[in-house]
Amino acid sequence: SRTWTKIGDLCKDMEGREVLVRGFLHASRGVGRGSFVVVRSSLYTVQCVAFESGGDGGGMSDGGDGKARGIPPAMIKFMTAVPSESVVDVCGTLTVPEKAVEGATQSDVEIQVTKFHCVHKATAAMPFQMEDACRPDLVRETDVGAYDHDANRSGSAAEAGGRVGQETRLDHRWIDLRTPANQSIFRIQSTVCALFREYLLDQDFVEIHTPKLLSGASEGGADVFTLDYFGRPACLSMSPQLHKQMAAACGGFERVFEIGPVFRAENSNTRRHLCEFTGLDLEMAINEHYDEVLDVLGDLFVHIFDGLKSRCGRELQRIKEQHGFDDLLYLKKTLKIDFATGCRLLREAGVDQGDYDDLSTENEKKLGDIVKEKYGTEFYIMDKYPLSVRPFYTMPDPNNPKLSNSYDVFIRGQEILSGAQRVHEPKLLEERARAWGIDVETIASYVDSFRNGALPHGGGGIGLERVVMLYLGLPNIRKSSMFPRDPRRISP
Ligand code: ATP
Ligand code: AMO
Repeated sequence: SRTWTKIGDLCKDMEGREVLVRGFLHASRGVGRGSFVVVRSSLYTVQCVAFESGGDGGGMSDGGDGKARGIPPAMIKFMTAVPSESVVDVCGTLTVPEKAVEGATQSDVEIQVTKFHCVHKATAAMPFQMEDACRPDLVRETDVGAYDHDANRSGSAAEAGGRVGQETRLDHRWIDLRTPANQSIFRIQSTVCALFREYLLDQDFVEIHTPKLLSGASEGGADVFTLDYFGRPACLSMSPQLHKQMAAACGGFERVFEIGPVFRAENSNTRRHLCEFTGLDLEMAINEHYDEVLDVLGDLFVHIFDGLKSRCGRELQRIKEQHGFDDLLYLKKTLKIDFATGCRLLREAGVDQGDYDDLSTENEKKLGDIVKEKYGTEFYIMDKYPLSVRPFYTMPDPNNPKLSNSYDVFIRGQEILSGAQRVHEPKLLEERARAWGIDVETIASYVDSFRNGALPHGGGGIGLERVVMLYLGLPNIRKSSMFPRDPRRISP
């Protein structure tokens, strides 16, 4: 069988070799009696050159310089006429051009075409030009306002600037995904999951899979999608919360994690909410203090950030070219502050913030700026939240009943993880659920699971799309969700 080379692997060392590549036809241009065709695969593009015999390229076949020449005129014509985004195979000799090829990512090599085959012809008109879709973004987070709740505004603003708007991109996501920046974003997302799994497996965590069809809301909230389960009311899981706790604390697994879908019927048209997202959840038994969870979380994220830097250099570069973000500032030993300190820092900066009031999105963002300035990090953990703003399963602070053993993790002033030590006393759990207006009947088996002996435990849940969005400084969560689901969109 023939040997295929990935476009990303083409390099100067292969000079003179016969190569065979497959990719999307990114661009083509006919010149005189020749044709220049740029072929793209994943993050990479390469220019392929073909000239007719006796044309600009010189004599027949091999001119002695390794350049294949003498392509039949009909083939040149065919190459130039193949519609862009068709899938093509190119066979030819790898050469090193005198000058770098402008616009191609594999710019120090070229392919002198000997054979060209159209594998699959693109027949539909392109909704936008790939060239436009690959251009650097004009619209930055600062341009649309950090707290803008109209998720689509960045799209229309982009359209006005002659670039491809977000809605147009999402309507034709299968094409939009082909841009090197999008190829990079989802390779980074995949690497975040790999690093998350890798780190936790190494720390003796067990990967589990909890049900997504539930009899009652797992977060006790109203933001739940309901459905009919053989005549009984049921709902889609709002988090693996109850089952991850049952597995770790009651089922005896001690340390568990899950990567899975999370459904939220939130009618939130913001740039950071989705109706379906991917949860990276973990739950672990603790021996003395919930700090044991915070240590795992701090090290876990540092492992992820370091891993992205060392494994995804080319992806990060492509995203920078299109979206232009600054590297995340983080400390090897993760900064931890408590909620009261956060409130004090805000007040010192002239911001109105009470010690027992929830932090608004805006104040979170302001605190992020203050922390960056004061401690030189854009990644930190804040603990000891007021009990009144945390879910029913959160352990109250034994030293102050108005506070809780809970925490959030922030990147660039926005929440990426929520977590806590959990209540493992059934009586207290029922009390807390009632205080939240939850019908204890609907979570009876969860409460019962703490009646047969349970390990003290805590954990947290991370939103994968938020981590990717904020790490990369992207302006909208829809850019880090492959096929986003929001109140207005359920296709493609
Ligand atoms: P998470 O949902 O990740 O727990 P959160 O708790 O901060 O984060 P929400 O409580 O859902 O998120 O919303 C946070 C803020 O976002 C609200 O205080 C509100 O200002 C704003 N917000 C959310 N949805 C809307 C909306 N549809 N319209 C206007 N503002 C909204
Ligand atoms: P919470 O509801 O805060 O906590 O969710 C955890 C994390 O999930 C992400 N997230 C979202 N991402 C996109 N769209 C949304 N609508 C959305 N809502 C939340 C955020 C958030 O930090 N059971 C707890 C976790 C725990 O205590 O273990 C929970 O679900 O990044």
